[in-house]
Amino acid sequence: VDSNSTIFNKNDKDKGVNVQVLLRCRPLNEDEMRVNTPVVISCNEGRREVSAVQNIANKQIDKTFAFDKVFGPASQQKELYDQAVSPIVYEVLEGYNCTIFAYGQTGTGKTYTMEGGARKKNGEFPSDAGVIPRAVKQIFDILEAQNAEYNMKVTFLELYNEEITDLLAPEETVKFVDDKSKKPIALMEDGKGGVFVRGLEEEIVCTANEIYKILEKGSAKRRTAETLLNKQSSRSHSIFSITIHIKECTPEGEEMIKCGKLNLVDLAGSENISRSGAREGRAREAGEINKSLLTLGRVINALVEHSGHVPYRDSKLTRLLRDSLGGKTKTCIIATISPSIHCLEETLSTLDYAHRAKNIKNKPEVNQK
Ligand code: ADP
Ligand code: ZZD
Repeated sequence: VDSNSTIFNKNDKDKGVNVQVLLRCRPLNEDEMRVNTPVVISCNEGRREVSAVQNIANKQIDKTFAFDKVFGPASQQKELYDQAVSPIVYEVLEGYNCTIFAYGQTGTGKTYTMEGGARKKNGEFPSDAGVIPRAVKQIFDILEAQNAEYNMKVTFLELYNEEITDLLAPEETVKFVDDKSKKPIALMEDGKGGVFVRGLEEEIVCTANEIYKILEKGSAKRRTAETLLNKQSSRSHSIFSITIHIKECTPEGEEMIKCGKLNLVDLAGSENISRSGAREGRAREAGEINKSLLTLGRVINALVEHSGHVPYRDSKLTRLLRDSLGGKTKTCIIATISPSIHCLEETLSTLDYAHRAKNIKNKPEVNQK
């Protein structure tokens, strides 16, 4: 036990800051409306609560969960961005590492939230643009307004079945199943407790438009790989990262470099990874077990239960994002759910998972040179 804590008054930051967990419920879609699908979720944004209505033995039971923020079915992309993501981008520009995860069942709006609607041909910014394009725009808007001296690089990768695909690697290095000439992508320890992806393409970027083009390239590549390798996109994780170095001068005229990193993570669909593991058997038989998602759940459990060993090393996802889970990164999880009665079981599992994740504590630190 840390005896210092009884002698010194630790300030709040030393105790750590909790992972922020937001809940977003999508609206019913047209098909669901047409057949009058019953809605079993109610969102109270003001109270930051979500309730699920269950009928058990003819009794109506409400289960209510509280989150840091709740976005109901009518919430717009801009609203979620301005309230939840924009403050995080400011922290990145102050030199923090920040990670935003989207977690939820397939079809509940993870990609809609993170990417949003497609780019317009006329170059106009889509009103339904998601977190990624909005963050890119905000970062450049702020840096340009500050007339800052900066440099920026981005990476974009996909994790499928514990294999990393570099979504920014040039075409000839697209990984085919048996291509021995493929560029070796490997997770390497950096000797400081972290990991890096050896061989991962880092693109240096100067404008928002350059990043949009890169996203376009990466998305196209992901689709090609999906088709060629018969991948099921709901089982892949994607990680888009932006690293920014900003040169600043102290009032004394000393030069200082602030470095911030933003990781934007669209996780695989959470179905089949029920908390109890009850459906693990069936999923495993179907070859559907997602080691990274399963390990993410175990890492979260170990962190919130303080149960000693945290199994970061058991999957690529948790090795890559280790610092976001109990480390020095500021982390936000956006959990997405459907309001439909047909999704209730998965929804309850997502609500429970997300609610538990609120107890993870990180110790954010500014990177400064
Ligand atoms: P996931 O990535 O979780 O599998 P998607 O992002 O593909 O889910 O969303 C499934 C469908 O629902 C898409 O057609 C998407 O446009 C729509 N959708 C999801 N969330 C919302 C929302 N908040 N508002 C409107 N439409 C949404
Ligand atoms: N969700 C859209 C992509 C789709 O699946 O087509 S929207 C944003 C983040 C990560 C990857 C792509 C995008 C996206 C896009 C659209 C079309 C072509 C490439 C990229 C996008 C949307 C608005 C601005 C920039 C990029």
